[in-house]
This record gives sequence, C-alpha cells and structure tokens, in this order.
Amino acid sequence: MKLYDYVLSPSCYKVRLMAALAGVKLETRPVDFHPGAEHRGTELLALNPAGSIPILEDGDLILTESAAMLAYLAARAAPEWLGSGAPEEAARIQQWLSFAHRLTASLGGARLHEMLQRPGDIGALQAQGIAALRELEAGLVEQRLRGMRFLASDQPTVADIACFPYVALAPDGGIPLDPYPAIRLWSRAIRGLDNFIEMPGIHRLHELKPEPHVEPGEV
Ligand SMILES: N[C@@H](CCC(=O)N[C@@H](CS)C(=O)NCC(=O)O)C(=O)O
Repeated sequence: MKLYDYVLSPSCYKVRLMAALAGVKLETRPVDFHPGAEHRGTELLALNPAGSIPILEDGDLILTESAAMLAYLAARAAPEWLGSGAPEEAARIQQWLSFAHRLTASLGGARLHEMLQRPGDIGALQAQGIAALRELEAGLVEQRLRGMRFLASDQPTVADIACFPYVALAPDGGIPLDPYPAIRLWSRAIRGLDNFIEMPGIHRLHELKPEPHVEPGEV
C-alpha cells in the first residue's frame, strides 16, 4: 500500500496515524508539495485530478480523499475504528467526517497562509476556524455529559482521526487552543493512545509518570 505523502501535511498525517493505530505498514512516496508543487504536476494530477494529497494506492485501488483512506484502513485491519454500528453512533461518525472538511478549509487555510505565505484572507480564515472550534468544543462537552471521551462514542473512531490534526495544529495558523478545555482533554486522550505517532508540531503525550515506589530492601 503506497501513500503519496508530505511530512508537514496534516491530511497526509491523518493517514499515517490511522495506519499506525491500525497496525498497517505503509510505503510512503514523498511528494515535493512546497516549493515544488509536485501535487499539481502531470504524474500526480493523473492520479488525483483535484490536485491534492494524500493519495493512497493499493493495487488497482486509488483513493484521493483522506476520509475514505481512514475508512479503508480501518475496514482492512481494525474495524472497531468504524464504531459499533449503532445507528446514532454511525450517524455521528459521518457528521464529524463531513465537519472535518471545514477544519481543513479554515484551520488548514490559516496555517498555509502563516507557514507557506499562501495568499488568502487570514482574518476570515481565522474567524471560520474559531467558529468551527467552538462547535467542536460544544460537541465534545455534550459527549462528556453522555460519559463519552471521543466524538462518536467512548472509544476513538475514524471521526476523531479525521478532525484531530488540523485542530492540534491550529496555533500554527495563529489560533490558540487555550479557550477550549474539552478539545485539549480530547487531544490528550488521542496523543495518549497506544501506537500513536507524531508529526512536526504534534507530540505524543508525555505523562510525568511518578517514580515507581521501591520498598527499602527491595532493590
Ligand atoms: N479533501 C482532501 C483535502 C486534502 C488537502 O487539503 N490536502 C492539502 C495538503 S495538506 C493539499 O493537497 N492542498 C492542495 C494545495 O493547497 O495546493 C482530503 O481530505 O484528503
């Protein structure tokens, strides 16, 4: 399975992270996204006319949307990430998978502007990003009131992986996460998962584990 990848792309990272959490080995094919804009070159446009990355190739199967790649990896190797199948939970997963596109456009757009000097109305992008973060915060608070730590249930699903990277990197676009305690708790829960992998700007949870208590004479 080959991933057309760029290390600083949150959308590519979603797929790398899901593969690691699902125990799937990925071959990565680095793409010169910046400054080369290779994703808009002939070879990659032939694979994805939308001119975006990631692109996932598995034999004859070519996927060009990260949400589809998360679903494919989960279906192949870790179906629990697709949820229990309960109608309400399945609906919540789809709702947050659609919502993730707004995070990509707003928080992602602000980040591209601030980091790669990509033209755009940064004020509008940040305002859209803050509006989306407020909705996410409200959704997570409601889930906590239901006794659930993640977006669709008390277990993480593809919906959490679809939304997490752009939120965790919101400060790169000039949007702090301080005002959102539920989002920060959720981010800690994801960064504390077994097999979690990092990307530049997103780090595994470093818990200051208390020193193991050793009884005198035990050593
Ligand atoms: N809807 C696509 C969007 C992915 C996306 O926005 N990728 C960025 C890189 S992080 C991209 O290729 N943007 C094209 C560009 O900005 O030139 C997905 O979720 O897979």
